[in-house]
Amino acid sequence: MARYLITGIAGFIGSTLAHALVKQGHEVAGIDNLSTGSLDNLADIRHQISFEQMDLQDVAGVKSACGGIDFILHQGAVASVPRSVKDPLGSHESNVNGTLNLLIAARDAKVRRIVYAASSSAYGDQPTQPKQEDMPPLPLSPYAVQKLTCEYYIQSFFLAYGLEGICLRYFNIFGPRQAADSPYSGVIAQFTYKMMARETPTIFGDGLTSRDFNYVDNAVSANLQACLAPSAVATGRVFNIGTGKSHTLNEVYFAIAGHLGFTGKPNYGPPREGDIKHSLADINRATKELGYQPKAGFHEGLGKTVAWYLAEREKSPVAVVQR
Ligand code: UD2
Repeated sequence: MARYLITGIAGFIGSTLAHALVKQGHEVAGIDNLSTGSLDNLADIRHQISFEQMDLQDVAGVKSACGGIDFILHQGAVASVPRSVKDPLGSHESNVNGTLNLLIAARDAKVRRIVYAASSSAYGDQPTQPKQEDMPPLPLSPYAVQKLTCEYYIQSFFLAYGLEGICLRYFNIFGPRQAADSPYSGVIAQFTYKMMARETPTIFGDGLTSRDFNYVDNAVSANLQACLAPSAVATGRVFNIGTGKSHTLNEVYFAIAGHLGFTGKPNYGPPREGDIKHSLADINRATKELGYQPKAGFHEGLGKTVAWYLAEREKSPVAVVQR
């Protein structure tokens, strides 16, 4: 049994990690400023974890939260490309300053390892597909720059202080508990939420934009494997956490519409600022060095996700995941 600190524990990926670790009998502590996360995501395990509402930039609070921790799973972030385009300074403060504060606290508390939620956005419009970790990054949005900056910080904290770190470049993670009602929510959550309300979602661009959509359970496995990986790979190395398959926005739209019996044709709008056209992961490095395998495929994951939103609506018919 180990002691885990999850940042952003009330968010969609953080709370899914917390459920998995509690199930395995680990000790779980979490922090979250509840800016986008919700304690509803932790309701059924709330008595089995310790939780503090805290911003990542809180120097004294984060220092205290790192005491006695073996592994940090760092999910806390303002996780949105368009939000970073709208407010680059605000998202920088959370994503970069917050991470640096956490790294200093982790170093001082002699935490064994930090596993970081990095982002596929680091590749930007790198024309070659699939994306491999040794390609030079070409970040387009402030968010991508922030996520990439933190990878470099993690590498430097290994080199300068010996703090073990692994960066997991998430490729468009989706699944149950992903907030759905904000314009900054992930596309699968937004499309599902709108179609359930019998509103027609808008596809930004021509619908041929593609992403390597990865079900959240695969990201959870990657985090657990990253904690167990030998020290030789925890030197700040970067790993793609995708599936190796991509789907266009048109495919996503019609797959969700099929699940919900929604017959409206999509609205098409201009492409979103800061967006990448195509994103597809080469997962060989993660497979070889972490033992990562994306067990849940896109369609299986999508089915479970849509079922979850429908079940939430049954519980609270007025509002699905109001956050
Ligand atoms: C980026 C990262 C992802 C993760 C995420 C965090 C890339 C390739 N991926 O995801 O790894 O870090 O940020 O939030 O950079 N869209 C519509 N209609 C809508 C909403 C979105 O067409 O109503 C489009 C959007 O323009 C984009 C695609 O859907 O082309 C995916 O958007 P997203 O916000 O779900 O995720 P993305 O790719 O910015």
